[in-house]
Amino acid sequence: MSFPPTRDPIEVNLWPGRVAQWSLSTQAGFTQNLLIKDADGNILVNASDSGTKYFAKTGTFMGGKNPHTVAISANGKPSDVQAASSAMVLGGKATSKTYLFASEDLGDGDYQDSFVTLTWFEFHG
Ligand SMILES: [Ca+2]
Repeated sequence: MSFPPTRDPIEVNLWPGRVAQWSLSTQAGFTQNLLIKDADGNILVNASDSGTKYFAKTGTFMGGKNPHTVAISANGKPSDVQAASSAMVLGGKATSKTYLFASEDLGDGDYQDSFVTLTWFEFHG
């Protein structure tokens, strides 16, 4: 499922207490920032980078209270963001779900200034 470009922050529902992994890639002159919070305002990810760097930053966190918000900005200004999501389902139960976010910070329409993946898993370990 994909969505047209929108201004972030974008709301996503994660599984509370389940591990989520994330990555940030940049192809941008401006400094990109990825900020992910839970509904209580807890900051789960706050990562910045610039230049052409694939998997510039990666990490994990535990999902908190829904809805979570994902915000991508460049030099402190909110970017336009395309989003898509896909779930793996087995026997009617999701085993993982992945969101993709691609941001545009200036208007040239390449939508790769930031590229973010966010996956969470029903099971871990
Ligand atoms: Ca761009």
